[in-house]
Amino acid sequence: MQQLEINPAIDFHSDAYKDAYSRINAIVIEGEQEAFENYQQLAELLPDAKEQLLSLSKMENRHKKGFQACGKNLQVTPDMDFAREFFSGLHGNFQKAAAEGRIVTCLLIQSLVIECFAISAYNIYIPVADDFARKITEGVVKDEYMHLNFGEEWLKVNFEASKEELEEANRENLPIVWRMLNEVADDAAVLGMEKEALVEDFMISYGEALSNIGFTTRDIMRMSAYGLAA
Ligand code: Y39
Ligand code: FE
Ligand code: FE
Ligand code: FE
Repeated sequence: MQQLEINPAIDFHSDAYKDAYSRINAIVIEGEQEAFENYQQLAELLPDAKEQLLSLSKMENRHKKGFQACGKNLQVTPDMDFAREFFSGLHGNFQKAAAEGRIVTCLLIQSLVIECFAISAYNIYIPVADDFARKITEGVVKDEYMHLNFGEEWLKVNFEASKEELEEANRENLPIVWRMLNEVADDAAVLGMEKEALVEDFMISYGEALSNIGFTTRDIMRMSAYGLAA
């Protein structure tokens, strides 16, 4: 697992790199901003965990600032319109669920699906990032494991009562993540991130999360297959 060497073929200052970075960097900034808002909404929905959720929310705001600095460092202007559109499916589903008090769906979208997406993307980005962005991303990814863990722990304790809603939320949101992965694949490749690695890492993290919550291997296989139905 030693990946200390930076790919010498990557030119962080080329037009092609900066063009792809303007979208990927925007996606990450928008994702962190939405995660900041999502944990604030979750804090209102789960008063017993309010302090903890507000502390996760604050971390997301720091992440956003870190990634904004990464874009500035490469003199890239993030394409925020593209990023808002990119997240609109998951954003809309989270907002709808929050308005209806469907906490389990909110947790699946933010703390499982989006956190696993972030963890896979950041882990794959770290070995091919520029020095500045690598240090920032290494700090961020540690926090994302804590965010994933919050969702796992809550859903594990409430597993029997949450199971049905989790299945439905998975069926509705996994195909969206699949489309997002496909949509970002070409830009990610320019940054040195392979789509196959992103998909593999995501499915491993997500499958492990479902297993920690209490799903059987059979459940996980079935639930993962919905992603392919995109
Ligand atoms: O919980 C979080 O901090 C997650 C919001 C951040 C989402 C990051 C989304 C990363 C997708 C990047 C795709 C690059 C291939
Ligand atoms: Fe984050
Ligand atoms: Fe919004
Ligand atoms: Fe997070």
